[in-house]
Amino acid sequence: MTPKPFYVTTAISYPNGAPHIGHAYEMIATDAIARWKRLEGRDVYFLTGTDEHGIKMVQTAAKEGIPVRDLADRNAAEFQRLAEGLNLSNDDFIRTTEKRHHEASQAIWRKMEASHNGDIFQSTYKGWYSVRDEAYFDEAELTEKDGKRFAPSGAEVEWVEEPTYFFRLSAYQEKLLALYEENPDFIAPKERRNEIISFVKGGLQDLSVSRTTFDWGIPVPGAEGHVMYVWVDALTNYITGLGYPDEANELFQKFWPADLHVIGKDIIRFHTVYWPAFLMSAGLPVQHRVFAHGFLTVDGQKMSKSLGNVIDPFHLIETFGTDAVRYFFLREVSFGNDGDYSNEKLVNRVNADLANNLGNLAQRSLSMINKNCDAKVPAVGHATAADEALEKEVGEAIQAAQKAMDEQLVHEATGALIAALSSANNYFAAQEPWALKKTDPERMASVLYRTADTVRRIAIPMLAFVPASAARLLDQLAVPEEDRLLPLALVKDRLVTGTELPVPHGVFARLEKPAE
Ligand code: ME8
Repeated sequence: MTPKPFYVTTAISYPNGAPHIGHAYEMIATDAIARWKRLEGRDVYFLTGTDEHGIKMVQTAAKEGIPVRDLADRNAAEFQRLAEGLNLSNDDFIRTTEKRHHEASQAIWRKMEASHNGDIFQSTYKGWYSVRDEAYFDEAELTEKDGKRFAPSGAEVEWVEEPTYFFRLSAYQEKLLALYEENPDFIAPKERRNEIISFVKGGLQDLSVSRTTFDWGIPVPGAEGHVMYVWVDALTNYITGLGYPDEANELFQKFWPADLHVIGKDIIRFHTVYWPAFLMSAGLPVQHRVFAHGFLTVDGQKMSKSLGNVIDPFHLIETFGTDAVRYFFLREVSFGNDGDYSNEKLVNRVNADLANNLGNLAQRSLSMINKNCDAKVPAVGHATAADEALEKEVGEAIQAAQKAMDEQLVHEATGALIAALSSANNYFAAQEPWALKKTDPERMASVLYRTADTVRRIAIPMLAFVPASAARLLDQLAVPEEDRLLPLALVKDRLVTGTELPVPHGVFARLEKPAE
C-alpha cells in the first residue's frame, strides 16, 4: 500500500517588513512536520510564501517613499533567504503577486459568484477596519480609549464606508458547525476549537470582500475599480500552489485537500471560518486540519519595534547555527502555546540536549570504535538484560515521538527522543566499555555496537528537527541514504558489522552565551 500523500503549508507572511523570529518559528515547525512525514515514507508537498497585497503594504510603501512593488520584492526576497537559512524543505515558495495566483484568485471568485446561493453580491460596507490586522470588526469587539477605537489585537481601527462586494458568510453558519462536529480534529489545539465553535454559534455576518479605495490587489473579475479583500486572495494561495484553477493538475489531484495548515493563533478565524466557507461555496473540498501555534515573546516581553527587542532570525542563525536555532524552538516551546526566546535559554537547551546528550554519546562511542575496533562497525554479541532494556526504551521513544508528531506535538516528540538518549548515556557509563577493553573485548565491542546503533535509531527521527547535523551523524555511521527512514529506526541492530566508518568528528559544538 502506498502511504497517503501529505500537503502542509505555513501562513504566507506580509512582506511589509523583514521577517522576525515569529515567522522563523512557524517555518521551522512546519518544516519539521513536513520532514517527519517524508521520513514516514510519504510523498509530501510543503508550501510557504508571501502575502503581498492589501492596504498595509500600500501604507508601508508610502511611508518609505517607494513603490509598493519594490517593497514587496525587497522583503519577499528576505523571506526566501530566511527559508534557505533555516534549511527549509519547501517544495515551492508562492508570492501572491504572481500571475498564477491572480488567475487562481479570479477563478475561485467566479466560482463563489456562480454558486447556487449567489454567494457574492454588491452592497455598501460601513464599519471598522484594522489595517494592521487587515480585518473588519464589529463595534462590540472594539475597545475605546481617548476617542480612538482599538481591535482586540491592540491595533487602531478606522471607519470605512464604501461600495463593496460581499460574501454571504451568514449562509454558512450551520454548514461550518456541522464541519466542526463531524471533524473533531479540524481545529487544533482543542481550546481553539471551542473558541471558534462559540464564535460561529454567535452568528455570522456577511463579509465585505472587495475594496474600492486603493488598487494594490487582485482585480475583481468584471467589476472595474474593485480589488479583492486581501484575505480572499491570501487564503487562495493554498490552492494556487497546487496549480488551481487547473483541477485536473497532477499536484491538485494528489494533494488537495490540504492535510494541514500551520498558522499562528491570531489568524484562526480566517482559516477555520472564512476559508472553509469559501471552499464550500466554490464547490471544493475543505482542508483536513488547521493547527494554531502560539506567539513568541522575547525575554518575557512582547516583541515590538518601539521596545527595540525584535530579534532578527538571520542574526540568530549566524550566531548559533541553523540546527541550534531550529532545535531550540522545536524543543523549548510547547507547540500550540506561547513561548519565550532568550539567548540564555537557547544556549542552555542546545548544550544540554545536543552537545552533552546526543553529541556526547555519538562522539564517545564512535571514537572508541575508531581506536579499538579497527574503525569498523564491531560485532554484536548476545543481548544482556541491560541491552534489551535500552533497545526497548529506544523503540518506545520513537513510537512516542510518532504519536506526538501525528498531533503536531513537536516538543513532546523531541522530548521523548532526548529522554531515550539520556538513558543511552547512562547505559554507556554503566557498561564501562573502556574497562571492558582489557577484561572482555568481545563485550566491549557489543556495547559499542549497541550504543552506535542507538545513535543511528535516534539520529533518523532527528533528521526532521536538525536535518544537517543528524545527516552528519548518519554519515559517520555509514548509514545509506535509503535507510534513513522511520520504519528502519524502529528496527534495532541494523548497523552492518565490518562496515568501515570514517574518522569521527564532533557534530554539535558547545555554544557560548554571546556578550550582551
Ligand atoms: O498574518 N510569534 O501574515 P503575518 C509567533 N499574511 N508567530 C507569529 C508572530 C509571533 N510573535 N507574529 C506573527 C499574516 N506570527 C497573513 C497570513 S495566510 C493565508 C495569510 C505568525 O506576516 C502569524 O500568526 O502577520 C502568521 O501565522 C505568520 O506568522 C505570518 O504573519
